[in-house]
Amino acid sequence: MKNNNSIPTITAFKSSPDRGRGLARDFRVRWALEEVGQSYNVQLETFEELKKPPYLALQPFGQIPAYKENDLVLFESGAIIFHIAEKHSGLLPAEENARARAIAWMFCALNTVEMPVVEFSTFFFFEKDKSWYNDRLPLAEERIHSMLKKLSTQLGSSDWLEGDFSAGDLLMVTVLRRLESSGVLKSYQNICGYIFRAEARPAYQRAFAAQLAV
Ligand code: GTB
Repeated sequence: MKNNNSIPTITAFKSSPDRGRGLARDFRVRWALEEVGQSYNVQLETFEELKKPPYLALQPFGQIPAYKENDLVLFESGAIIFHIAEKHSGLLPAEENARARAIAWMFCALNTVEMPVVEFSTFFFFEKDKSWYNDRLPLAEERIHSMLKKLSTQLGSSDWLEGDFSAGDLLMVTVLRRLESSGVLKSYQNICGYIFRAEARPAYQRAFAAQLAV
């Protein structure tokens, strides 16, 4: 008989460039697994190992995270979290329309929000020494604020984006955290409170401690 209940394994950096700040994308998977109470193993990889055939068989782009569970191998943090949310209760509402809306927030986090966040944080943190940095800064800020204003309006005074905490909030918070040290979030008190609430969740705390311990 097939055993479909083995403990999953996720991959993560042996030495993460974020130095324990929980910004690499294994963190969101750890957090999702903690939210649903699923224990997991971690396979640590060096940058060199990520580019070799054994690892590329798990993750075709040589990136973390990958996820192994019985005979299933998955890549893309969003797909992994969706799989975890489908398999366990606690990350997606049961009611059909509410579930569809929560899934829309997952896509929104990874598509509408993560793309400008990565673009902005790459520019802000890694391109300061470029000759064109000061000329482009206003445009980069305008783009990120345009997105944040809309997100802030949507969130309003609610605790979570829609109804109870969901995989949409989990992904959104992991994406927004990349902006924390840039200072752009300080004009959006409701977004800061949203991130703070998420970070206070026991599952978040456990996931954070686990990645820090590596
Ligand atoms: N779309 C994929 C997913 O969501 O799973 C993207 C995965 C991805 O970008 N993985 C990165 C990776 O493995 C690590 S998370 N990079 C190695 C490579 O491409 O060779 C990105 C990341 C890295 C570091 C920081 N940091 O230092 O703050 C933040 C985020």
